[in-house]
Amino acid sequence: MNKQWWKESVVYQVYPRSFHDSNGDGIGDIKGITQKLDYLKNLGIDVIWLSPVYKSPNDDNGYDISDYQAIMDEFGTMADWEELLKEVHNRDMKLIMDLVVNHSSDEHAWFMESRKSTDNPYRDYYIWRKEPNNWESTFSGSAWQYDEQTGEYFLHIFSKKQPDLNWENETLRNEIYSMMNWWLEKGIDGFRMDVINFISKAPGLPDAPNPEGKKYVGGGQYYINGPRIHDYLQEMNQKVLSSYDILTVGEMPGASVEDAKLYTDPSRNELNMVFTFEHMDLDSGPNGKWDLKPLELKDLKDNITKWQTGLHGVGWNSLYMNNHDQPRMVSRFGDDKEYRVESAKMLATFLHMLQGTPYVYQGEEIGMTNVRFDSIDDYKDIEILNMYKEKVLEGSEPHESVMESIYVKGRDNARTPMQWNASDNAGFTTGKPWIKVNPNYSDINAEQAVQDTNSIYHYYRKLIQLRKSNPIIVYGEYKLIDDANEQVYAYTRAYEDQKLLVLTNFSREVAEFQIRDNELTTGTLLIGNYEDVEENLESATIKLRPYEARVYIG
Ligand code: TEU
Ligand code: CA
Repeated sequence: MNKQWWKESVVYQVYPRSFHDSNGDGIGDIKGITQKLDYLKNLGIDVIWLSPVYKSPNDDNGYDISDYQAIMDEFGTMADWEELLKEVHNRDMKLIMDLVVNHSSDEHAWFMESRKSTDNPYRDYYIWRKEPNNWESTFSGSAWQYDEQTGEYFLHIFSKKQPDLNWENETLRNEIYSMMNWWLEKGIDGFRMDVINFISKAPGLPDAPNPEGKKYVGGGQYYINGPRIHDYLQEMNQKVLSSYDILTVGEMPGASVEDAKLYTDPSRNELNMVFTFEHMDLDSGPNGKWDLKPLELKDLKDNITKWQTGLHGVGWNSLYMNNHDQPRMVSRFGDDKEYRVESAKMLATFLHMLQGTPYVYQGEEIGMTNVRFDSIDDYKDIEILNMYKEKVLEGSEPHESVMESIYVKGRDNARTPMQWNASDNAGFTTGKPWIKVNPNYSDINAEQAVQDTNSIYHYYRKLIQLRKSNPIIVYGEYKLIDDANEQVYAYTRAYEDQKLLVLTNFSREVAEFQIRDNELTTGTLLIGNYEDVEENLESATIKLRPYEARVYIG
């Protein structure tokens, strides 16, 4: 398998608004990030992925960009950003930027021109129609907005302040490529590409089938992995990406393993890796993310195994269990009360021992948890607020059950301020934070975690270090074992003449694991999340305590 630095790296995602506020206005900013670089370096990570810091009216916290080549006022200046890049590089880390080009803000100069008249030179940069179709926006309601100036509708798969760009237009594509080259010439180390598999829409934008006669329905089949997506990515690769030694990761809801092979097979010259959503959908019912359903371990095993074996030797996986759009992983897949520390370490072990590039989302490394605000007014996310309005204020669903779904799945779970220490507002700001701090910061914070050598933070450090000294963790071939076990997710990795045995108990009960003759039978403990563990693999039956994780190497 081809060795690449981006396969051997661990990426840390910073959501700037919630990371660290340097000037007391309650909003995280770029200087605030620069002040925390030593913390990240000590964690051992290689790459920082910065969620959008571009100029934006913040309808969707920076994912609505009004100028791709300027910094958001609240976050600082271009000089601050340049300083950040320099300081990242001084510490031998890399910086990748978010690229949001499925849509722009409606306050982008292109859109302000586009809406002026039907013959404006920028008209065709966006997608206009005389009549809307029946597609639903990800953020509730119609995906079309009527615009009075010309009496036509424009498409917005996300909020109505995020009009979709028209990738059919070659001039638009070239503007995007030159913008990307401009950032790369500044020295950045790659891009995370927002919903990049949405950029090619099916000709004619047909109505989606609507058997239940709903007002609006998802039109994903007409824009997810659309007809020209591979042409566009190959063109982007040729005109931009191929000139640099960079990391590229495409965020791709609705991409299957078969799609991901096409996107990440190096011989096709598209991207290095994608973020799949399949494992993020396993705890949702048929009516989408707010339709809560408990996770079955078997479904997780089937899904992860499909991706691990499917991409092996073809493309490359990205590994994540949470980010700024997802609830906190310890609350979702572990136990954020009685076994918070154990289960956070178990999940980290599970993820970092898989084949692929691991992504750590800010606060994950100290086991930050979901939050429960009593009032809907304490929530800030457009997806949550639009959904609540549609279901409770304009619909007939009870407040309580909708709040419950927000507690479990809402994006603001991940967006409460980073918990730095036990002082006011968790040391995030000296002012009033833009969103409330999780009240558990006096127990869960980075200062405590750095001091406590048994903390989740130090466990992540160890996992990351192990990756540097054991190529098997990066390149070894994955195999699921004991697939019928209802509590334990167990797998092996094989590389040259070495083997890893990874045992993770996903339950709060003691679990048994039976070692079979054809698996690793002699090995030594590489890492584990409990004290008093057999250092050598001897017995055929292993008893794992609640959320226990062990990795043996032999
Ligand atoms: O997210 C894309 C996406 O489809 C989902 O993650 C979605 O935002 C939501 O979580 C569905 O429930 C990307 C960004 O990561 C997200 O923050 C943006 O809001 C979205 O694109 C629009 O740019
Ligand atoms: Ca600030």
